[in-house]
Amino acid sequence: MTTLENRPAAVDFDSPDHQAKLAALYRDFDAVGMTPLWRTREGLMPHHPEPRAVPHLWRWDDLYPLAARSGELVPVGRGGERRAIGLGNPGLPGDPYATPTLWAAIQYLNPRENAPEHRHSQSAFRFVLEGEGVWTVVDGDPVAMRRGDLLLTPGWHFHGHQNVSDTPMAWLDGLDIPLVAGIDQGFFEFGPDEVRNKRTPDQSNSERLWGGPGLTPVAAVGARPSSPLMAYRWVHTDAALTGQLELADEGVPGTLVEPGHAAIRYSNPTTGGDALTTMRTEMHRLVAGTSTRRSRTSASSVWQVFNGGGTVTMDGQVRTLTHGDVVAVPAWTEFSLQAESTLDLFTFSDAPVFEKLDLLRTQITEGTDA
Ligand code: 1HN
Repeated sequence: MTTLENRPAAVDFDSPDHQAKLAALYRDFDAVGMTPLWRTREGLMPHHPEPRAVPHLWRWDDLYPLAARSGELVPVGRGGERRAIGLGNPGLPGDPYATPTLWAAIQYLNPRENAPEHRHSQSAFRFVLEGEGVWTVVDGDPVAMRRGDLLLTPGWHFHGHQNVSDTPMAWLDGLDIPLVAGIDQGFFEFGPDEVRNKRTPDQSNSERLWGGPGLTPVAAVGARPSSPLMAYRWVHTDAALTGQLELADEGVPGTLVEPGHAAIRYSNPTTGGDALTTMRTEMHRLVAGTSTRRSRTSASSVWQVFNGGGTVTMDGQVRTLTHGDVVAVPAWTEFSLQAESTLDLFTFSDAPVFEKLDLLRTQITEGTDA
């Protein structure tokens, strides 16, 4: 109990004696690994996200030729496993990470080359900007990779790639590697050196079972954490975006994200949620001459230009966008797009993680960067 008698005398915080005692306290804290909150709160609890990652753009004209050079110089096989070249954010030096949670890479496979099978707890997808001729074999199911397709490899599914054509093929890989590394959840296992199923069917088994629009096989009802459908074909994506814009033109309300802006999310047909547990994947189409509203979100994202051109504005900085360019958007970056020609963009983000944790925040800023 504090009484008048035992209460400490008023402290003179400015006295040399007090300052010396305080310095000694901080030294002793340090020696046993204690950190006082009153000296660190601003860094630990900023008023809004203050990412180390910076808004960044990689040009396809730089990425593709360098990936092709690695195809001439570097074999693909056991050990390295993949000829994948990670895109490192300049704000995250030392780590080949596009954002603190997302890995984006260009992967390159030469004619007749094979990338061996393995599995890992990290989730992955491939998005095909151009080309064809590779089948990715997911748990023994060969899945054709063609222009505009999104191919999934949910966590802990065996997968290898096989180029059966006479031309090289390159594509964008997205994985949750930094997230999984940061929370110590990485597991990895080797599979066969050669892909186990060398068939090259037009349709994977997963599409034969799950590929009908809104048609769930009765034998397979029940929610799964990630999508059982491994391929989302461009013909369907394109038709959906075209349909949204046509309906809007016909005056049907509620079909577009905003005027001139159609978008689809790749979803898990067993839940209607995101196709992968840790990454949201979407395709956006902006009509020539339109812009998105400025917005920011606590998710970080990566975008790749699939068709058309325009500009992206991030925290007031305008950059041109052309075929294949890749953009990293850190959390809470003010972001908008401007389409010069009809602009199709593939994007992925870490939003599902934050949504599940009730951490996701999004803010629309009024007005546009015209
Ligand atoms: C991986 O398995 C793939 O399967 C691509 O294509 C990139 C980066 C690190 C670790 C595993 C793939 C990867 C990867």
